[in-house]
Amino acid sequence: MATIEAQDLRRMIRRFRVLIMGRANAGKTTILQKVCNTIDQPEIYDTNGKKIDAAIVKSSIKRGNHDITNEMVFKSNPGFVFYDSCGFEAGSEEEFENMKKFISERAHATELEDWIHAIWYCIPMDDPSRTFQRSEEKFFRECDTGHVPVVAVFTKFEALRPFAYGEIKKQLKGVSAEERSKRIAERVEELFTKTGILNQLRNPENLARPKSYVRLQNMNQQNTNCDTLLESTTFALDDEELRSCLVSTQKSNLELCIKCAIATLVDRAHKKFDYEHYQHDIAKWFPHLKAKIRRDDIIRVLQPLTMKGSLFTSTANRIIQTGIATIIVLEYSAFLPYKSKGSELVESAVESAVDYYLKSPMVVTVEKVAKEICRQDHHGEELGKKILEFILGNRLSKNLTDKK
Ligand SMILES: Nc1nc2c(ncn2[C@@H]2O[C@H](COP(=O)(O)OP(=O)(O)OP(=O)(O)O)[C@@H](O)[C@H]2O)c(=O)[nH]1
Ligand SMILES: [Mg+2]
Repeated sequence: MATIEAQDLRRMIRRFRVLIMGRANAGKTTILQKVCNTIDQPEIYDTNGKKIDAAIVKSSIKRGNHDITNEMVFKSNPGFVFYDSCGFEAGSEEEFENMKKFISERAHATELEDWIHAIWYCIPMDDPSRTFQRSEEKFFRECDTGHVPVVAVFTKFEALRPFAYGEIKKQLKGVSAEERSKRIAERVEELFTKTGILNQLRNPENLARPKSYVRLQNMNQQNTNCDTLLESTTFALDDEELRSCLVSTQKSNLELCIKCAIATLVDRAHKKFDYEHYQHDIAKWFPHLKAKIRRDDIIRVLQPLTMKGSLFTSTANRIIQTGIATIIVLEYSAFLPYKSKGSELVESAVESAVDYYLKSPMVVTVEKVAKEICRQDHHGEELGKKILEFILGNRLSKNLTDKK
């Protein structure tokens, strides 16, 4: 990977490729639909890009024939390509070997278009006595996933609640509603620990070891989302261009953009830097700007937000203040009206946002907060947390959405 220029990589990774695995009925398709914000079924293509009739795929799965190399794409979000393991526990040893071969080939592929970028392994929680079955054991023990991050997804997590309730029902008599919820939640945690699943997944002998863990619940309900899975996957990726590719599939997930931009800020906070690269690297995380506005233009438009140095401010203070101001402005600009195709219009949206910010009392608030954060000398994760807390509580876009 080191031999490929970042720019070429960005151009070549046009779509984010995920392999989703897990037993039949684990909730895989439901997750993919949530991620793509649809209730439709995906379109299925073979490796040559030829569309396959969904009915044919279905009937061959029934006969125990499933081709893991088939690509699934949802019309609502073609930025993703999914591969489905389709409950391989029911399949033969040959099917398992095919899956292993597929992962190994795609994890070490020389053609960029063949790479898979992440693996989501779904483990359902609706039967806590059987969380780690033969299929999980085989996958985690034997599959070499190379540099591809595996995210373990505990699906149907709410199913642990009735088990927890059943166990402590008697102790809940006469207890206040608040106390009941607390005790049930504690029992759920105990039950989860008792399954031993985390220890199984972290076994040092495993070839595939999850980089992160996500709990999902009520995914079959309308008002839920998969944002935690997308965030966890984003931060499990080592490569910044891949991260950027995943974030750009999430046009309406501004919170994720903000978190990535803060990670850039934190990374630069205690380094030497130049403002131009810095603000541009922050702007890269906002998909509404991506490819629609030239690098030089974005640098010029954001320039008024840079904090000039003085004898009384440290470099870290200047970086933090400029970074916070830039993120707040870019988030706000995503809500301003602009036609998606015209670059001047995107530019003018950012210009208006800068103008609005500079005339608002937020300038003074940001100055104070940056100074205070610097005084407390936070670093790394702690610094990121403080900044996130501030930005989420002070979005300028709140004024727009509140007015509606
Ligand atoms: N209670 C609950 N049910 C869920 C959840 N997610 C999915 N389901 C339900 O579980 C069932 C199986 O979901 P699918 O998404 O089809 O599972 P799958 O892993 O794709 O199954 P196969 O395609 O057969 O391998 C469906 O009835 C879903 O509505 C959840 O978070 N909670
Ligand atoms: Mg399915």
